Amino acid sequence: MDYAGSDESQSVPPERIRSAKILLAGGFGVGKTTLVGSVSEITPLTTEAVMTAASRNIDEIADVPDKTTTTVAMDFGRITIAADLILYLFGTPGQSRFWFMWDELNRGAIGAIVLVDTRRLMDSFSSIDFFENRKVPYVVAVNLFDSAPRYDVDEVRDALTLPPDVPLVLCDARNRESAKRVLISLVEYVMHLHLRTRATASVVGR
Ligand SMILES: Nc1nc2c(ncn2[C@@H]2O[C@H](COP(=O)(O)OP(=O)(O)OP(=O)(O)O)[C@@H](O)[C@H]2O)c(=O)[nH]1
Ligand SMILES: [Mg+2]
Repeated sequence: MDYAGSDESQSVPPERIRSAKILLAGGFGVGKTTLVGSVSEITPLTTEAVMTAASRNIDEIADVPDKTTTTVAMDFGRITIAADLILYLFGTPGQSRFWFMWDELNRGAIGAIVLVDTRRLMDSFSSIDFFENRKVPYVVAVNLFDSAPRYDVDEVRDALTLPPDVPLVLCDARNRESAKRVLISLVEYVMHLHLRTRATASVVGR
């Protein structure tokens, strides 16, 4: 199904509406809360805490000096991506001191988005490793900050040593349509993997 071309306003019997949980991960300050806020059709639940002087040696603020708050539990939003598909989006806290929560947030998710800032690619490795190790399907989305240098998609892919089939997309986390395209790329990727697994199973089972 082509979700990019689907009409959300179409009426669908309630019993045909499906929902899916999606995780949004990535390093500190890459724009996860921003993305959930721009794409969610409900007021997103956010758990932002002000970063005080007391946390200066704990919070990973060196590369994001203007940031005044950080996510301490999760972001939560909802988007109707097609008439018959609702996505629930769970944003993870970016700082490593909150990683103990990731396994809990990951439970029941069909896939994940790893949001990346090209100025701090290293910060995304732990998220990528997390999903690779747990065999959770993921796509990588590069959040194009205004001041960040622009790289070719293939250069970013190489720098992250991404497996060839993992989609890599560019986005502006502040823009609803752009953020929505990222979600659609994940849904299409998950469906592609699902169909491929079914096709393999039917060949093996023959
Ligand atoms: N210029 C620009 N600024 C952005 C963009 N996305 C986010 N920001 C800003 O970057 C800052 C960090 O964004 P957040 O959404 O809080 O980042 P986060 O990933 O949720 O951060 P943590 O939860 O603390 O890890 C905020 O001040 C945003 O306004 C973007 O695409 N372009
Ligand atoms: Mg956040």
